[in-house]
Amino acid sequence: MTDIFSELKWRGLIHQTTADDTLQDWLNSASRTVYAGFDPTADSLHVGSLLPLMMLRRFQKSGHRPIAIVGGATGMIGDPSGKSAERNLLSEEQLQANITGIEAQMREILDFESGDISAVLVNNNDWMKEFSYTAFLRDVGKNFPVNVMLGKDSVKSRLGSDAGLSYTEFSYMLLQAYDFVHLNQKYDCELQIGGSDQWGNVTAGIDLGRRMLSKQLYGITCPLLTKSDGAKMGKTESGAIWLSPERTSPYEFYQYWIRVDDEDVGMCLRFLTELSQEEIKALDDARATAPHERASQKQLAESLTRLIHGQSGLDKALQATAILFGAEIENLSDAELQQIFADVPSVTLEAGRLDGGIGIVDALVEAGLAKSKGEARRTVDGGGGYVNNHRVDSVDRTLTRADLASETVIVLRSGKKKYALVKFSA
Ligand code: 485
Repeated sequence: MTDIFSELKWRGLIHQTTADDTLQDWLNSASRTVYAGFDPTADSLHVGSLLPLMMLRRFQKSGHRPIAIVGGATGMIGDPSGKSAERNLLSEEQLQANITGIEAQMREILDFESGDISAVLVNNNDWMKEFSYTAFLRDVGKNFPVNVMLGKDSVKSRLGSDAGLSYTEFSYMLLQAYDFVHLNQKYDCELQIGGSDQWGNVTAGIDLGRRMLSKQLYGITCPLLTKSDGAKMGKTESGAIWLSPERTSPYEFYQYWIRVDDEDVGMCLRFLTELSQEEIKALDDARATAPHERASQKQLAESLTRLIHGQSGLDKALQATAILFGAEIENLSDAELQQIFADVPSVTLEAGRLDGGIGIVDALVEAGLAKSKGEARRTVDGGGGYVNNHRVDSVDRTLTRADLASETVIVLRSGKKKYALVKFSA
């Protein structure tokens, strides 16, 4: 067992804890069972939930047993914590699809074959569906003074706003609190972790454990991932950065981390990677002396992309990055090309024209890379015309099917950076 508490502290991952002075010794004196819960609000986890998931993984690597709950039951209700308005209810089918999606992602991050400390994956609907409403009110609800519930941030903030709070969401904390009690009875789980917005729910579970089981349970919250300017990390204008490659391609994922600001990258390395303290400190130094090399961002992007998308996903992302810097383009799919050149203009031509060959001069004009044939000729003569990033030697060059870089696309370029996609339709 390694000292997980010191490790988390060094990384800045401890926001609040219960039992401040005994927690570290307690963790170091035996292998413990620790859980975090994730509600299936989408069919993929995003970067925000990666932080606690990575924390579970850190606990496991240091000798403790992790449990991940997917909230089949809590997902039907919706946690008001940190939310300014009532949530929409999800349909049964949507919930089931979401559960399937995020369970698969958890299986990649946690180790399910490590003997005594093998990870456990459970769905809280498995025990909640057995509970009758009246039994729940008698066994669980009786232990919750309403004035304590009203004191929780998640409730206070909503009662003070126009948004209000339904009785349904008000009850959410009872479900999460009961999960902790259930996991303690069934798995001897004694520690719950979550983001700082989960403090109220975590402490509700600890109170319930004391009342129902006369047991001492523990809680740790980690900070939320926020940038130095206060904005949420893992969000772009086009939405969240997801773990699923269908929602965020490995290339987009990689690019997000490559672009992280110098002010935020040290935190990201500590929060999200498993690089050692020495490695991270070396990167801090490198950033101070040679920020333009962006060694920290490269390491961050590489280790996270490898963790989430595997070596092959990372290779694709690196290939795509190289292509934007001029590497030759071949053997890609339309979808991959589309992602790499998402912001590049395109033109669609009839595929039949490739049989006779399309002159490069015409192609550059039709793709909008030259205003006239004269300009296109001058570009090619000056060595500035490229097909799939391969320089064109002569104005007599024609485009044929052999030039397709993917199923239906040829990539043209003029000069250093001006790209256009030529798509061919049947
Ligand atoms: O027993 C539990 C049942 C459900 C939950 C936790 C314990 C889920 C929790 N109420 C929740 O809503 N979590 C958020 C989610 O699922 O998206 C986020 C938190 C974030 C971090 C992350 O889950 O907002 O701070 O804890 C894992």
